[in-house]
Amino acid sequence: MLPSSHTQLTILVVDDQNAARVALSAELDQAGHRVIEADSPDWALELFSRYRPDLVLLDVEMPGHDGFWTARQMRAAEPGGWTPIIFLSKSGEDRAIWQGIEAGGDDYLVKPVSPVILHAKLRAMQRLSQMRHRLVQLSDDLRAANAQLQELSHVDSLTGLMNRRALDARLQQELDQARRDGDALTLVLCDVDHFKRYNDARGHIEGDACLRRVAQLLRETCRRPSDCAGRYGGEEFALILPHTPRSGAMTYARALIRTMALAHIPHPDSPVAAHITLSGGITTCTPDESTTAEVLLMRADDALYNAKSYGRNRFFS
Ligand code: GH3
Ligand code: MG
Ligand code: MG
Ligand code: MG
Ligand code: MG
Repeated sequence: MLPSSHTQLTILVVDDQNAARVALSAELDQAGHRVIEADSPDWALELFSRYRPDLVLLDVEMPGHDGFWTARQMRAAEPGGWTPIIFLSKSGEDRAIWQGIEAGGDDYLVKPVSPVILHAKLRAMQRLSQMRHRLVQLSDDLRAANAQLQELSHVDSLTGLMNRRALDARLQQELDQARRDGDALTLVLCDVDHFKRYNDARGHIEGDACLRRVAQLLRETCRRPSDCAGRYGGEEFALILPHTPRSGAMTYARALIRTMALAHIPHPDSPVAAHITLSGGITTCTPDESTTAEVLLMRADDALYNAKSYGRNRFFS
């Protein structure tokens, strides 16, 4: 990559003829550039890899391999990269120019080159290189922003748990897996009891803090790495528990009720208990072809409704 204009470039000058190479180097040196010299293709490739120059001035006619071959090797040595290569040749034949560009060269000058033309061409290459650098930077930024968006689109911003979109995707995924394995899968929907009263008494800010605390407790209650908790919406949460039969789900529910009691988030306006409680609906299945995510959600929701009707602070299945 070339630095910004008027700054020093590291330029690899390749020419088998000493007089021509020294003259060119002197010109570049005087203009403030840093010059590396090679008198053969092999040495040029060695220095190209070692110094990663900003630009290469490459003689075409050399004994053994020519400049076109050398340019191809340089291009192969920097996959995804681009170092500007300008050919210098005694021959200005159409065919030679065509070959040079085909070999990966960016420009082709006929020797002897006037200093003004030389510096103009360097500037032009520098400009292209800066544009390329900006594009690479932009595409890196885009990639990072995309990854971040992707991440955010799965996270509930209030609690940091999975959001509904991510829960739906995960449920489908776990359902497919359980179907393949003939394994039990449990879905739990939980809803904070009398949360409207909590909000009414303390305001939404404290209500939000309460939901964050509940989310934290749910996260801690998920013991297995395969368990996952998410916020389904409002004051409703969902837990997906793979490899979990009904008995395991009930044990889990009892633990959750105990956890809420121990956490004791004060809720004096609740007719159920003096602290924040949860009601839950549990559904467990060993899915077959007819078991869909919608069916599971409906069953869990029905069970949740029953838990509310029977007095709250309990889990039904
Ligand atoms: P129930 O025991 O029947 O679930 O009673 P409830 O009061 O919890 O249920 P209801 O559906 O009547 O009210 C839910 C309340 O949850 C109302 C709403 O203001 C509150 N809520 C939902 N989402 C949020 C949120 O993101 N932040 C806060 N602070 N409150 C929320
Ligand atoms: Mg030569
Ligand atoms: Mg609700
Ligand atoms: Mg409700
Ligand atoms: Mg509620």
